[in-house]
Amino acid sequence: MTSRGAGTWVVATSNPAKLREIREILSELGVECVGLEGLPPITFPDEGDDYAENAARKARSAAEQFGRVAVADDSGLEVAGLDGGPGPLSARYGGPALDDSGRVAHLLAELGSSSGAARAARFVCVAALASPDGRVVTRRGECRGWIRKEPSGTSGFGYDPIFELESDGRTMAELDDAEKNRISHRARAFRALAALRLPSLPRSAP
Ligand code: ITT
Repeated sequence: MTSRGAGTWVVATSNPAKLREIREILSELGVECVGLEGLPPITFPDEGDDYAENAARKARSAAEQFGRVAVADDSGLEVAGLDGGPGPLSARYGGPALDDSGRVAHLLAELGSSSGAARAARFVCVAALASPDGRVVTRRGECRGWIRKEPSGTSGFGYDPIFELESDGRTMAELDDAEKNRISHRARAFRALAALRLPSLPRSAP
């Protein structure tokens, strides 16, 4: 049985923009997904600073609580001039009061006028797939680029308006949804997951 024969996957995320992207990426591959709406409320484990552990914990807790195959991702932006930060802490960068545009402004302020190699960056996504019996597997995807001095573009979410793609020269927020979902860190990670054969999932955590 391939992942395509595995029924509908539950996507364990509280981020609606992520859910939309994951749904579209997987639907191109013939894998159907549902979000958490309509399911009983789920308790997510606390997040640490390791993408794979965080992603595995989210997927595993959804798979256990719902008794269904579940996927999740943990992702972030890593910037050379911020010593690789904010990384797995990207969603909480600058404190809980900030929204996406507040976090973008905070990151630009932290980088200041630095230029060249200090603005090199990558988006990282680790996608996890868990089955109800506790098996979990993870796959990682990356996307390289630079941090712009000013935001540009309105698509996507999070740090997309300041992330200029190495391969393209536009910001991630200047791509339409289909373009982002062809090349993004999330697309790379979830395509690798969807290619797996479910019975071969390891029984131990990654
Ligand atoms: P869940 O844990 O509920 O899935 P979350 O948004 O808290 O939602 P993460 O902990 O994985 O998810 O944090 C990911 C953060 O990294 C996200 O909130 C953005 O700030 C940033 N990020 C990840 N992928 C991104 C993308 O494709 N475009 C822009 N920013 C992204």
